[in-house]
Amino acid sequence: MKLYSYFRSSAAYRVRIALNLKDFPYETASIHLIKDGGRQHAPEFRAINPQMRVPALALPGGEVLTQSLAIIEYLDETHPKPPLLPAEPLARAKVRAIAQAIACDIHPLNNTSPLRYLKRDLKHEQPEIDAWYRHWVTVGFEAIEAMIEPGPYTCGAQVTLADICLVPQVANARRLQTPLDRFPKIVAADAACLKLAAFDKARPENQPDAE
Ligand SMILES: N[C@@H](CCC(=O)N[C@@H](CS)C(=O)NCC(=O)O)C(=O)O
Repeated sequence: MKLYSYFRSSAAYRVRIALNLKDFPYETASIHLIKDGGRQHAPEFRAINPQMRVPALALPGGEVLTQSLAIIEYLDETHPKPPLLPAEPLARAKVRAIAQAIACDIHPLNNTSPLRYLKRDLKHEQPEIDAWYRHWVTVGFEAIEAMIEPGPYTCGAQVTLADICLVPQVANARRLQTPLDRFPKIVAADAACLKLAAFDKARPENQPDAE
């Protein structure tokens, strides 16, 4: 399998964790999201993912999957061990609620292209853009802090899709110096996950394209 990734991409980070948890070997194809105005816009990559975003996962048969949550659920459905979602429907819904609060509500507001639009088109200064970033992470984390269950992981004793989404979002929050002291449960779940090799190996600084 080939993962189109970028070391700082939190959506690609999610898929890296899932691939590691499932113990899948994969090759990394780095798509630099900043250089040359963003190499995700190059025609060669657009042919791979019309959305011009990472991650994309090329399967051995040649199919390409996009959207981190769709990719992760595909991996989980085709290789169920270890499961990334609980078996019980109510517990699954709770895990998905946290995953989607991050992937659908927090992350899109802080993604490269909206931030670039704020800067280049709407002419906002960098401190305003950083404040925007921190604001939406903080609002999102306030809700997630209240949703976290007794640990050590986000939804209990098993690692789930909620952790796979949480850890990359926390890494991004830290990179942009977002204060996390109001979120002890988030910080504890993140620390518990990062003790696991699958999470540690997926960290941005451990990627072949890390700068
Ligand atoms: N919802 C998508 C988000 C993918 C996404 O937006 N990835 C970012 C990096 S984290 C990206 O490629 N951004 C490039 C851009 O915005 O131009 C997913 O979960 O895969």
